[in-house]
Amino acid sequence: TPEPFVPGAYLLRDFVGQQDQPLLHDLQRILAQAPWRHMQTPGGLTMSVAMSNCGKLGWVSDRRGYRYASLDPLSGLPWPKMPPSFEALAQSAAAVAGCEQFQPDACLINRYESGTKLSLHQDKDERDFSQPIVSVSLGVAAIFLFGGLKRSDPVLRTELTHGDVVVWGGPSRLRYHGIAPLKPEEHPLMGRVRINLTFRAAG
Ligand code: MD5
Ligand code: FE
Repeated sequence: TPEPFVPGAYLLRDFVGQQDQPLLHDLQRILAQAPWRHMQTPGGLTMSVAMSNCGKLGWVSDRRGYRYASLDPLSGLPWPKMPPSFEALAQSAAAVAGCEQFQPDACLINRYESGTKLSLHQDKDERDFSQPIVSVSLGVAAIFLFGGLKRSDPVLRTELTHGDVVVWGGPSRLRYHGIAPLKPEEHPLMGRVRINLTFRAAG
């Protein structure tokens, strides 16, 4: 097991390696069934991150709040199945961080374009915080912001680049975190976007 960069958090640089193109191929199939959309916050704002989901559950936000739902509100159909390539990557990363039993039932897919940001927040909509979240970065590099367990705690920044995987477990599971506005850069495979896959045991 590598050293955590903060307690409970394992940054696996380019863990995706040569799996990036097969992953993107499977992603295109998901997006054909459950296209990108900008969800509304409970406060009525439109999120700048475009989202989709795959797996048994998908994270959704609207005027009623944040929650996991088994149906895509756009189609009324179940979310696309989680491809074996996604599940295998998430489970092998979790295992490297010592979580051998990780069984994700939700994969939230985030798309950032130039200027897109994700404000500081905690992930608290899952049932069991003892399960880690595994996040996979693809495309344009992002400045990842991570704070502490209180919103007022100091915020550290680190760059996440194409292929990086982070396993957020233990005491880091509930840290405040966000993404700084994406720089207008180009990635050879992905163009001017960053896509992040976050695997969760939500239900
Ligand atoms: C992203 N997505 O890069 C991030 C990766 C989200 C979200 O934050 O909610 O969709 S997940 C980063 C994460 C998850 C759980 C805990 C911590 C970070 N943390 O303790 O810093 O699109
Ligand atoms: Fe988050």
